[in-house]
Formats: sequence, structure tokens, C-alpha cells
Amino acid sequence: MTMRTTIKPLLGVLLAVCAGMGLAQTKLRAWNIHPDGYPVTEAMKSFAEQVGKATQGRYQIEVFSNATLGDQPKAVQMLKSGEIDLAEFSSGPLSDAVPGIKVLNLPFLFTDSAHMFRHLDGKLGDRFAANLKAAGFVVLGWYDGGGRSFYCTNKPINSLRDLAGSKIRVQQSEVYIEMVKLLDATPVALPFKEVLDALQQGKVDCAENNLPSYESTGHYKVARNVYVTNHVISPEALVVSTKLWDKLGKEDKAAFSEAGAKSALLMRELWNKRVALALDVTTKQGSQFVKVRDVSPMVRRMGPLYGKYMADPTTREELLTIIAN
Ligand code: BDP
Repeated sequence: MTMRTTIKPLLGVLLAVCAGMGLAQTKLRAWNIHPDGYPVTEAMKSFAEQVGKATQGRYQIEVFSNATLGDQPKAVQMLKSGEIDLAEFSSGPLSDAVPGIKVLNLPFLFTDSAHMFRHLDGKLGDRFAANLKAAGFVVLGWYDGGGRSFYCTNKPINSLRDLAGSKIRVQQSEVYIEMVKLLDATPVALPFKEVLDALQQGKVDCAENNLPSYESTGHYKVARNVYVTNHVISPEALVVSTKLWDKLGKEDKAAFSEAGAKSALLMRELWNKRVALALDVTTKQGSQFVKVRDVSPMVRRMGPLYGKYMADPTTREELLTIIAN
């Protein structure tokens, strides 16, 4: 008898024995867009470690960083189809797949991260999580997406007039595209990984992001003129596919949820430190920050966008609840 004919049945028996001992191992794949050391990556790794410990090694989560498994819209589909099990998504591309969370990307909705988390860690957060779950994504933790601002390669931006006519890279997400059009600029939707080249080659004049991503991507080396608008303060989410979730037993669900909640707290803590570090690094390397003096002209430009959300009773209620509290 050769190895080939014995190995399969032997493996089957070994796995069955392990399962009987509670030792069967399930390998899970987690998608992530950021590099090592970035708050999202570190929080995901800590999540993976905690799940491993809490389930006595029955779940082994591998975090695939740097978008090695594909860009964000693709990963959203991969999670839905079960090709990957977990992911950390920006609410931008995620809301194109789940319209029930779209309101989260509206410009000038949240005043700061504390305001955002007050809602996300409360009733509205539960509602958005329910909408996500119905679409195939179970939220394990809300992460910080920071405040996004514009930055450009060629000229200082001192006003909206300076942005008009520019080609601005945006996330592959409808609300961002609409927002840039309302500023009389041209939106260019590109995957995150392609932005540096696009800025370098002049395919786009500007991009917009939070400080940690502005720094970690190296965008600051080519686009030194930052117009600090914080026009979008929105969350990101650590999610697991409902396909996997539905297979988990009660205790394992609790282990995943607990690890997710802890990782969110860790992420938010790491985030604040990283914002300060990014500001320091980029300033020292020559980035020029011009703080918008008054956001009201920009808010007024967004009128048609708000109009859409005010026309729908559900998003109207969400929008009004958020701004009132
Ligand atoms: C970063 C988000 C990431 C987005 C990226 C982008 O963390 O999820 O993909 O911005 O602009 O801040 O594409």
C-alpha cells in the first residue's frame, strides 16, 4: 500500500479525533487594506490573537494586509460570497453594498470621533449593524476612520475656488463622487493602492484622506498642500460574514464579539496616537496645512446631497438624530 492511498483516510480519522477532543482547527481569512503597524492592522491582529485564545486555538485567523487579496469593493463582494471570512471596511465602499448605512458618509455629519462613537455605540449603531447583518456583514467593532481632508500636488489650497476644476481622487463610493462634483471638481474613483502613482503621474491633482493614511501611503511626499476641512468623519467596521457567523456556536459567537469590542477600543486608542505621529512626520517633511476658516460655504454646496437623505423618512430621522445629539 502506498502513502497516497493511506494518507487520506488517516487524515480523516485524525481530524475526527481532534474534533472529538475539541481540537479541530478552522482557518479563517481576514482582509485588510493597511500596512503593518497601522492602527487597523494592529487591532485586527490583536482580535485574531484573542479569538485564538478564547477558542483554545479552534479558530485561526490570518490577517491579509495591504489589500493583497484585492481592493475594497472586491473584498466586500468576497465577504458576501464567503471567499473571505472577516474584513475591516471603510463605510464608504461598504455603503454602496449596504444602502442602510449610507448616511454615515455624509459630509459634515459628525463633529468629531467622540460624537460619532456616541451614536455608533448606542441605538443608531445597533440599527446600522442590523442593516449590515441583513446584507451579510456582522459588525464586531466600530473602528475610527478619522477626519478626511483634501491634499493637492501643485498648489496651495486656500479656498473652495482653488479646488474647483481639480481632478480629485475619491474612494470607489457613490457619496464621495457626488460630494466632489458638488465642489465643481472632477472625481476620479481609484483603488487606495493606486493613488500614490496617480498623484505622482499627474493623473489626479488631489486626493482626500485622514492624517494616518496621508502619512502611511506616502501621499504626503507628493501632495504637500493640505486643506484641512475634515469634510467627512466616518467610521470603519470590523465585520465577519453571516455565512461564518451562522455556523458559530453560542460560545464562539460570544468569543468573537468580545474580541471585536476589545479590538475596537484598542484601535481607537492607537488611532489618536497615530494621528499625532502622522501630523508630526508630515509637518517635518514639509507638508503645509491650511485650516479652512469657515466650513459653511462647503456645507451649503452639499445641499443637493442632504436633500436626497431628507427626502427619505428613515435617513431623515437618522440625519436629524445625529445632528441634534
Ligand atoms: C483609508 C481607509 C481605507 C480606505 C482608504 C481610501 O481606512 O479603508 O480604503 O482610506 O481612501 O482612510 O481608499
